[in-house]
Amino acid sequence: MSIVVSIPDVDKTNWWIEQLQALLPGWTIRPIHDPGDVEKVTYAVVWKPATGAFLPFPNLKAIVSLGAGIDHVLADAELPRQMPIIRTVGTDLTQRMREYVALHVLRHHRDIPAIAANQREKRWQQLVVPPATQRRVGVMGLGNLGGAAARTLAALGFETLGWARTKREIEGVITYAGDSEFSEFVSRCEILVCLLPLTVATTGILNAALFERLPKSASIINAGRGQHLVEADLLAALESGQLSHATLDVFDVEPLPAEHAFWPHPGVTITPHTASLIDAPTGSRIVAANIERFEREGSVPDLADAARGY
Ligand code: NDP
Ligand code: OXD
Repeated sequence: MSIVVSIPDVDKTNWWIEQLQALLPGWTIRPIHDPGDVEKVTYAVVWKPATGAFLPFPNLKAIVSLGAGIDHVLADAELPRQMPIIRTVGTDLTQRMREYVALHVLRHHRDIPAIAANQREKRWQQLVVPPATQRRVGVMGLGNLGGAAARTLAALGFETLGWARTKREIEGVITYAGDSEFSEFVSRCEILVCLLPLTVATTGILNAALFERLPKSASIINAGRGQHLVEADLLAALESGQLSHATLDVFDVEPLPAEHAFWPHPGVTITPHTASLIDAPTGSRIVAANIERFEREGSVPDLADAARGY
Protein backbone atom coordinates (compact mmCIF):
# COMPACT_ATOMS: atom_id res chain seq x y z
CA MET A 1 0.00 0.00 0.00
CA SER A 2 1.87 3.03 -1.12
CA ILE A 3 1.30 6.50 -2.48
CA VAL A 4 3.58 8.56 -4.68
CA VAL A 5 3.62 12.35 -4.68
CA SER A 6 4.57 14.42 -7.73
CA ILE A 7 4.89 18.21 -7.43
CA PRO A 8 7.44 20.22 -9.47
CA ASP A 9 8.81 21.87 -6.29
CA VAL A 10 10.96 19.60 -4.06
CA ASP A 11 10.27 21.48 -0.81
CA LYS A 12 6.53 21.36 -1.43
CA THR A 13 6.75 17.64 -2.24
CA ASN A 14 8.44 17.00 1.11
CA TRP A 15 5.90 19.20 2.93
CA TRP A 16 2.95 17.29 1.45
CA ILE A 17 4.57 13.90 2.14
CA GLU A 18 5.15 14.85 5.77
CA GLN A 19 1.56 16.02 6.25
CA LEU A 20 0.01 13.07 4.42
CA GLN A 21 2.18 10.57 6.29
CA ALA A 22 0.94 11.90 9.62
CA LEU A 23 -2.67 11.37 8.50
CA LEU A 24 -2.13 8.02 6.76
CA PRO A 25 0.33 6.21 9.05
CA GLY A 26 -0.38 2.78 7.53
CA TRP A 27 0.77 3.90 4.08
CA THR A 28 4.22 4.26 2.56
CA ILE A 29 4.35 7.73 0.95
CA ARG A 30 7.29 8.63 -1.27
CA PRO A 31 8.26 11.10 -4.01
CA ILE A 32 7.41 9.82 -7.49
CA HIS A 33 11.08 9.78 -8.58
CA ASP A 34 11.90 7.37 -5.71
CA PRO A 35 8.77 5.18 -5.50
CA GLY A 36 10.17 1.98 -3.99
CA ASP A 37 8.23 -1.11 -5.14
CA VAL A 38 6.18 0.16 -8.10
CA GLU A 39 3.77 -2.80 -7.80
CA LYS A 40 2.63 -1.50 -4.42
CA VAL A 41 1.74 2.01 -5.60
CA THR A 42 -2.05 2.46 -5.72
CA TYR A 43 -2.46 6.28 -5.60
CA ALA A 44 -0.55 9.17 -7.16
CA VAL A 45 -1.03 12.62 -5.61
CA VAL A 46 0.00 15.18 -8.21
CA TRP A 47 0.26 18.76 -9.39
CA LYS A 48 1.45 19.21 -13.00
CA PRO A 49 2.88 15.68 -13.39
CA ALA A 50 5.35 14.93 -16.19
CA THR A 51 4.18 13.19 -19.35
CA GLY A 52 4.14 9.42 -18.79
CA ALA A 53 4.54 9.85 -15.03
CA PHE A 54 1.96 7.13 -14.27
CA LEU A 55 3.20 4.45 -16.67
CA PRO A 56 5.55 2.73 -14.16
CA PHE A 57 2.66 1.90 -11.78
CA PRO A 58 0.59 -1.11 -12.95
CA ASN A 59 -1.72 -1.18 -9.90
CA LEU A 60 -2.69 2.48 -9.72
CA LYS A 61 -6.32 2.87 -8.56
CA ALA A 62 -6.69 6.64 -8.83
CA ILE A 63 -4.87 9.90 -9.44
CA VAL A 64 -5.43 12.69 -6.92
CA SER A 65 -5.18 16.20 -8.38
CA LEU A 66 -3.79 18.62 -5.83
CA GLY A 67 -6.35 21.18 -6.92
CA ALA A 68 -9.82 21.66 -8.32
CA GLY A 69 -8.60 21.66 -11.92
CA ILE A 70 -7.69 18.43 -13.69
CA ASP A 71 -6.34 19.98 -16.91
CA HIS A 72 -2.76 19.47 -15.65
CA VAL A 73 -3.45 15.71 -15.40
CA LEU A 74 -5.35 15.42 -18.70
CA ALA A 75 -2.43 17.19 -20.42
CA ASP A 76 -0.50 13.90 -20.15
CA ALA A 77 -0.90 12.22 -23.55
CA GLU A 78 0.14 8.92 -21.95
CA LEU A 79 -2.41 9.06 -19.12
CA PRO A 80 -3.81 5.53 -18.53
CA ARG A 81 -7.32 5.43 -20.04
CA GLN A 82 -10.31 5.35 -17.65
CA MET A 83 -8.10 6.20 -14.66
CA PRO A 84 -10.27 7.87 -11.95
CA ILE A 85 -9.13 11.41 -11.15
CA ILE A 86 -10.04 12.80 -7.73
CA ARG A 87 -10.27 16.60 -7.39
CA THR A 88 -9.15 18.34 -4.20
CA VAL A 89 -11.97 20.70 -3.34
CA GLY A 90 -13.73 21.85 -0.20
CA THR A 91 -14.73 24.75 1.96
CA ASP A 92 -11.17 26.05 2.47
CA LEU A 93 -10.59 26.31 -1.27
CA THR A 94 -13.98 27.94 -1.79
CA GLN A 95 -13.42 30.40 1.07
CA ARG A 96 -10.08 31.50 -0.36
CA MET A 97 -11.60 32.04 -3.80
CA ARG A 98 -14.52 34.03 -2.38
CA GLU A 99 -11.98 36.31 -0.65
CA TYR A 100 -9.95 36.74 -3.84
CA VAL A 101 -12.95 37.53 -6.02
CA ALA A 102 -14.48 39.95 -3.49
CA LEU A 103 -11.12 41.71 -3.03
CA HIS A 104 -10.43 42.21 -6.73
CA VAL A 105 -13.98 42.97 -7.86
CA LEU A 106 -14.19 45.66 -5.15
CA ARG A 107 -10.77 46.92 -6.22
CA HIS A 108 -11.93 47.29 -9.83
CA HIS A 109 -15.31 48.67 -8.77
CA ARG A 110 -13.75 51.37 -6.57
CA ASP A 111 -11.08 52.22 -9.17
CA ILE A 112 -8.19 51.48 -6.82
CA PRO A 113 -5.61 51.11 -9.63
CA ALA A 114 -6.36 54.74 -10.72
CA ILE A 115 -6.30 55.94 -7.09
CA ALA A 116 -2.94 54.22 -6.53
CA ALA A 117 -1.55 55.83 -9.71
CA ASN A 118 -2.78 59.23 -8.46
CA GLN A 119 -1.02 58.69 -5.13
CA ARG A 120 2.25 57.98 -6.94
CA GLU A 121 1.80 61.40 -8.68
CA LYS A 122 0.65 63.09 -5.40
CA ARG A 123 -2.61 63.92 -7.22
CA TRP A 124 -5.78 64.56 -5.16
CA GLN A 125 -8.64 63.57 -7.48
CA GLN A 126 -12.04 62.44 -6.23
CA LEU A 127 -13.17 59.69 -8.60
CA VAL A 128 -16.91 59.11 -8.41
CA VAL A 129 -18.08 55.50 -8.66
CA PRO A 130 -21.63 54.12 -8.51
CA PRO A 131 -22.72 51.97 -5.57
CA ALA A 132 -22.36 48.22 -6.07
CA THR A 133 -26.11 47.93 -6.69
CA GLN A 134 -25.52 49.80 -9.95
CA ARG A 135 -22.50 47.73 -11.02
CA ARG A 136 -22.95 44.58 -13.07
CA VAL A 137 -20.49 41.79 -12.38
CA GLY A 138 -20.50 38.51 -14.30
CA VAL A 139 -19.00 35.18 -13.28
CA MET A 140 -18.08 32.61 -15.95
CA GLY A 141 -18.38 29.14 -14.45
CA LEU A 142 -20.86 28.50 -11.64
CA GLY A 143 -19.40 25.37 -10.04
CA ASN A 144 -17.90 25.05 -6.56
CA LEU A 145 -15.82 28.20 -6.93
CA GLY A 146 -17.80 30.32 -9.39
CA GLY A 147 -21.08 29.59 -7.61
CA ALA A 148 -19.62 30.62 -4.25
CA ALA A 149 -18.02 33.73 -5.79
CA ALA A 150 -21.34 34.76 -7.39
CA ARG A 151 -23.17 34.36 -4.05
CA THR A 152 -20.52 36.47 -2.33
CA LEU A 153 -20.80 39.25 -4.93
CA ALA A 154 -24.59 39.23 -4.70
CA ALA A 155 -24.32 39.49 -0.89
CA LEU A 156 -22.05 42.53 -1.31
CA GLY A 157 -24.88 44.15 -3.28
CA PHE A 158 -23.54 43.82 -6.84
CA GLU A 159 -25.95 43.15 -9.66
CA THR A 160 -24.58 39.67 -10.23
CA LEU A 161 -24.78 37.59 -13.39
CA GLY A 162 -23.48 34.09 -13.97
CA TRP A 163 -22.89 31.81 -16.93
CA ALA A 164 -22.40 28.05 -17.04
CA ARG A 165 -22.70 25.19 -19.53
CA THR A 166 -26.06 24.13 -18.06
CA LYS A 167 -28.70 26.23 -16.34
CA ARG A 168 -27.90 26.94 -12.67
CA GLU A 169 -30.30 28.49 -10.16
CA ILE A 170 -28.55 30.73 -7.60
CA GLU A 171 -30.51 33.07 -5.38
CA GLY A 172 -29.80 36.70 -6.16
CA VAL A 173 -27.90 35.84 -9.37
CA ILE A 174 -29.21 36.20 -12.93
CA THR A 175 -27.99 33.08 -14.70
CA TYR A 176 -27.30 32.26 -18.33
CA ALA A 177 -26.44 28.94 -19.92
CA GLY A 178 -24.59 27.65 -22.93
CA ASP A 179 -23.44 29.18 -26.20
CA SER A 180 -26.87 30.60 -27.09
CA GLU A 181 -26.94 32.92 -24.04
CA PHE A 182 -23.24 33.77 -24.00
CA SER A 183 -23.43 37.03 -26.00
CA GLU A 184 -26.25 38.46 -23.93
CA PHE A 185 -24.42 37.58 -20.70
CA VAL A 186 -21.13 39.09 -21.81
CA SER A 187 -22.69 42.28 -23.18
CA ARG A 188 -23.95 43.13 -19.68
CA CYS A 189 -20.78 42.56 -17.61
CA GLU A 190 -18.87 45.65 -16.49
CA ILE A 191 -16.54 43.41 -14.48
CA LEU A 192 -16.06 39.85 -15.73
CA VAL A 193 -14.63 37.08 -13.55
CA CYS A 194 -13.45 33.83 -15.17
CA LEU A 195 -13.69 30.72 -13.00
CA LEU A 196 -14.08 28.17 -15.77
CA PRO A 197 -12.18 24.89 -16.00
CA LEU A 198 -9.78 24.58 -18.92
CA THR A 199 -11.35 22.36 -21.60
CA VAL A 200 -11.37 22.26 -25.39
CA ALA A 201 -14.50 24.45 -25.32
CA THR A 202 -13.10 27.09 -22.96
CA THR A 203 -9.54 27.43 -24.27
CA GLY A 204 -9.01 30.99 -25.56
CA ILE A 205 -12.50 32.10 -24.48
CA LEU A 206 -11.16 35.45 -23.17
CA ASN A 207 -10.41 36.81 -26.62
CA ALA A 208 -10.90 39.89 -28.82
CA ALA A 209 -14.48 38.93 -29.78
CA LEU A 210 -15.49 38.67 -26.12
CA PHE A 211 -13.71 41.92 -25.20
CA GLU A 212 -15.57 43.72 -28.02
CA ARG A 213 -18.92 42.54 -26.62
CA LEU A 214 -18.19 43.82 -23.11
CA PRO A 215 -19.35 47.37 -22.24
CA LYS A 216 -16.66 49.98 -23.03
CA SER A 217 -13.89 50.16 -20.37
CA ALA A 218 -15.00 46.97 -18.64
CA SER A 219 -12.43 45.01 -16.66
CA ILE A 220 -11.65 41.32 -16.30
CA ILE A 221 -10.38 39.03 -13.56
CA ASN A 222 -8.99 35.66 -14.62
CA ALA A 223 -8.51 33.06 -11.89
CA GLY A 224 -9.38 30.08 -14.11
CA ARG A 225 -6.40 29.11 -16.25
CA GLY A 226 -3.88 31.12 -18.28
CA GLN A 227 -4.93 29.33 -21.47
CA HIS A 228 -8.42 30.85 -21.20
CA LEU A 229 -6.86 34.17 -22.16
CA VAL A 230 -5.50 35.21 -25.55
CA GLU A 231 -2.75 37.43 -24.19
CA ALA A 232 -2.19 39.52 -27.36
CA ASP A 233 -5.93 40.27 -27.54
CA LEU A 234 -5.88 41.52 -23.93
CA LEU A 235 -2.93 43.82 -24.61
CA ALA A 236 -4.73 45.25 -27.68
CA ALA A 237 -7.98 45.77 -25.75
CA LEU A 238 -6.14 47.59 -22.94
CA GLU A 239 -4.30 49.70 -25.51
CA SER A 240 -7.52 50.74 -27.28
CA GLY A 241 -9.32 51.50 -23.99
CA GLN A 242 -11.99 48.85 -24.64
CA LEU A 243 -10.77 47.30 -21.38
CA SER A 244 -9.67 49.42 -18.42
CA HIS A 245 -7.91 46.80 -16.31
CA ALA A 246 -7.15 43.11 -15.97
CA THR A 247 -6.31 41.18 -12.82
CA LEU A 248 -4.64 37.90 -13.68
CA ASP A 249 -3.84 35.05 -11.32
CA VAL A 250 -3.07 32.39 -13.92
CA PHE A 251 -0.85 32.46 -16.99
CA ASP A 252 -0.06 30.49 -20.11
CA VAL A 253 3.49 30.02 -18.80
CA GLU A 254 3.99 29.85 -15.02
CA PRO A 255 6.02 31.31 -13.41
CA LEU A 256 5.36 34.33 -15.66
CA PRO A 257 8.68 35.02 -17.45
CA ALA A 258 10.53 38.15 -16.25
CA GLU A 259 10.47 39.69 -19.75
CA HIS A 260 6.69 39.31 -20.16
CA ALA A 261 4.79 42.47 -21.20
CA PHE A 262 2.26 42.00 -18.38
CA TRP A 263 4.78 42.68 -15.57
CA PRO A 264 5.28 46.43 -16.15
CA HIS A 265 1.83 47.06 -17.69
CA PRO A 266 -0.17 49.72 -15.73
CA GLY A 267 -3.43 48.07 -16.82
CA VAL A 268 -2.52 44.63 -15.45
CA THR A 269 -2.46 43.39 -11.86
CA ILE A 270 -0.61 40.12 -11.38
CA THR A 271 -1.03 37.59 -8.60
CA PRO A 272 1.14 34.44 -8.80
CA HIS A 273 -1.55 31.71 -8.96
CA THR A 274 -2.47 32.29 -5.33
CA ALA A 275 -6.19 33.05 -5.65
CA SER A 276 -6.99 29.83 -3.86
CA LEU A 277 -3.64 28.22 -3.16
CA ILE A 278 -4.16 25.31 -0.83
CA ASP A 279 -1.56 24.63 1.89
CA ALA A 280 -0.34 21.12 2.69
CA PRO A 281 -1.79 20.89 6.24
CA THR A 282 -5.29 21.84 5.00
CA GLY A 283 -5.10 20.04 1.67
CA SER A 284 -3.71 16.82 3.16
CA ARG A 285 -6.80 16.39 5.30
CA ILE A 286 -8.97 16.49 2.15
CA VAL A 287 -6.64 14.21 0.18
CA ALA A 288 -6.33 11.67 3.02
CA ALA A 289 -10.11 11.58 3.54
CA ASN A 290 -10.64 11.06 -0.20
CA ILE A 291 -8.09 8.22 -0.39
CA GLU A 292 -9.60 6.48 2.64
CA ARG A 293 -13.10 6.80 1.18
CA PHE A 294 -11.98 5.60 -2.25
CA GLU A 295 -10.42 2.57 -0.56
CA ARG A 296 -13.68 1.82 1.27
CA GLU A 297 -16.25 2.66 -1.40
CA GLY A 298 -14.41 2.62 -4.72
CA SER A 299 -15.54 6.18 -5.43
CA VAL A 300 -15.76 9.69 -3.93
CA PRO A 301 -18.06 12.66 -4.59
CA ASP A 302 -15.10 14.73 -5.84
CA LEU A 303 -14.41 12.48 -8.81
CA ALA A 304 -13.81 14.45 -12.02
CA ASP A 305 -15.46 13.55 -15.30
CA ALA A 306 -12.46 13.15 -17.60
CA ALA A 307 -14.65 12.84 -20.72
CA ARG A 308 -16.26 16.21 -19.94
CA GLY A 309 -12.84 17.63 -19.07
CA TYR A 310 -13.65 18.88 -15.54
P1 NDP B 1 -16.46 23.01 -11.15
O1 NDP B 1 -16.25 21.80 -11.97
O2 NDP B 1 -17.12 22.88 -9.83
O3 NDP B 1 -17.31 24.07 -12.01
C1 NDP B 1 -17.02 24.37 -13.34
C2 NDP B 1 -18.08 25.35 -13.86
O4 NDP B 1 -17.71 25.75 -15.19
C3 NDP B 1 -19.48 24.70 -13.96
O5 NDP B 1 -20.46 25.63 -13.62
C4 NDP B 1 -19.56 24.36 -15.44
O6 NDP B 1 -20.88 24.32 -15.98
C5 NDP B 1 -18.81 25.53 -16.06
N1 NDP B 1 -18.36 25.18 -17.42
C6 NDP B 1 -17.55 24.17 -17.81
N2 NDP B 1 -17.41 24.17 -19.15
C7 NDP B 1 -18.16 25.19 -19.61
C8 NDP B 1 -18.46 25.69 -20.89
N3 NDP B 1 -17.94 25.14 -22.00
N4 NDP B 1 -19.28 26.74 -21.01
C9 NDP B 1 -19.84 27.32 -19.90
N5 NDP B 1 -19.61 26.88 -18.63
C10 NDP B 1 -18.78 25.84 -18.50
O7 NDP B 1 -15.03 23.71 -11.00
P2 NDP B 1 -14.48 24.61 -9.79
O8 NDP B 1 -15.44 25.71 -9.56
O9 NDP B 1 -14.11 23.75 -8.65
O10 NDP B 1 -13.11 25.15 -10.44
C11 NDP B 1 -13.13 25.89 -11.64
C12 NDP B 1 -11.71 26.14 -12.11
O11 NDP B 1 -11.09 27.13 -11.31
C13 NDP B 1 -10.74 24.97 -12.04
O12 NDP B 1 -10.94 24.06 -13.09
C14 NDP B 1 -9.42 25.67 -12.12
O13 NDP B 1 -9.05 25.85 -13.47
C15 NDP B 1 -9.68 27.03 -11.48
N6 NDP B 1 -9.04 27.14 -10.17
C16 NDP B 1 -8.15 28.16 -9.98
C17 NDP B 1 -7.57 28.34 -8.76
C18 NDP B 1 -6.63 29.47 -8.52
O14 NDP B 1 -6.04 29.54 -7.44
N7 NDP B 1 -6.45 30.37 -9.47
C19 NDP B 1 -7.85 27.45 -7.62
C20 NDP B 1 -8.79 26.41 -7.94
C21 NDP B 1 -9.36 26.28 -9.17
P3 NDP B 1 -21.99 23.29 -15.40
O15 NDP B 1 -22.38 23.89 -14.08
O16 NDP B 1 -23.07 23.35 -16.40
O17 NDP B 1 -21.30 21.96 -15.29
C1 OXD C 1 -6.55 24.43 -8.69
C2 OXD C 1 -5.58 25.52 -8.70
O1 OXD C 1 -6.92 23.91 -9.74
O2 OXD C 1 -5.01 25.83 -7.63
O3 OXD C 1 -6.97 24.05 -7.57
O4 OXD C 1 -5.36 26.13 -9.74
